[in-house]
Amino acid sequence: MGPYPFHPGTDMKILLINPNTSAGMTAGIAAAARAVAGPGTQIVATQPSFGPASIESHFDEAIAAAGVAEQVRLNGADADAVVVACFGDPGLDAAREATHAPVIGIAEAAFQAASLLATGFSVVTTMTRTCVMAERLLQRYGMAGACRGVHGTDVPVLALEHCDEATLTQLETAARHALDRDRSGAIVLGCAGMAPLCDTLTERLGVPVVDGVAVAVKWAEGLVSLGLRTSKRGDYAVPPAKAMVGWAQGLQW
Ligand code: 2AL
Repeated sequence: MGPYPFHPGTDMKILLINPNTSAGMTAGIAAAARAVAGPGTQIVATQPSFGPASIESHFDEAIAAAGVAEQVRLNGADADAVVVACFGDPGLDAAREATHAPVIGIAEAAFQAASLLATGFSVVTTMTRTCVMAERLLQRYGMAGACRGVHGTDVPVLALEHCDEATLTQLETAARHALDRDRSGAIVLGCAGMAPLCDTLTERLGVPVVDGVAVAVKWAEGLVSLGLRTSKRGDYAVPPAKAMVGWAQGLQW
């Protein structure tokens, strides 16, 4: 008997939060998540009621983090796990405070998965201006040593919603350049909107291509089946009750 109540066939509900407000992207991410989910896993996809259509700046990310807090508070009560499906992992710590369920950010999940598959990986992302955001996350997660480069392509996030061959080729070319220049063994896709492209890029590149949405779903399933939940000891404890005003009214404990 192991230390945990292991339930390999556990039925579960995963709340999949797209932190941007593009309904098309939410649908695409949900389809990618359902494609890897186990038969007993229900994926409930949602997005904030306010905020940017895509997240490509610090400003966008600040507002999106509040949107993640809103969604986990309003829709997270019966979720067995939560996935935050934007590569900046906006609001990840806030979401962990707000629920007992495990909460997985796609950037953290992808970095960690890639580090198990190669001694070094490269990130291929959207706008070049967002590279520093990924670099800061790598530092924060202690993963900077495993990442050999973060590469912007200047493909806008919303261009991924209807990705044509030219855009796909642009990402493939950037990934090939990254693998050569960085001497990397794997590619991490630096946007949730790239999830539907993972299989094609894997085929074309011949190296592990890690989509954080898929990894986050499988890890969420794994943690839930092990009976592991977010610690409520210390800083991930439920936030202290207090009044909130304005749009945040209704989110307080
Ligand atoms: C993202 C993402 O995953 N969703 C979004 O709107 N922006 N990340 C990124 N690097 O562009």
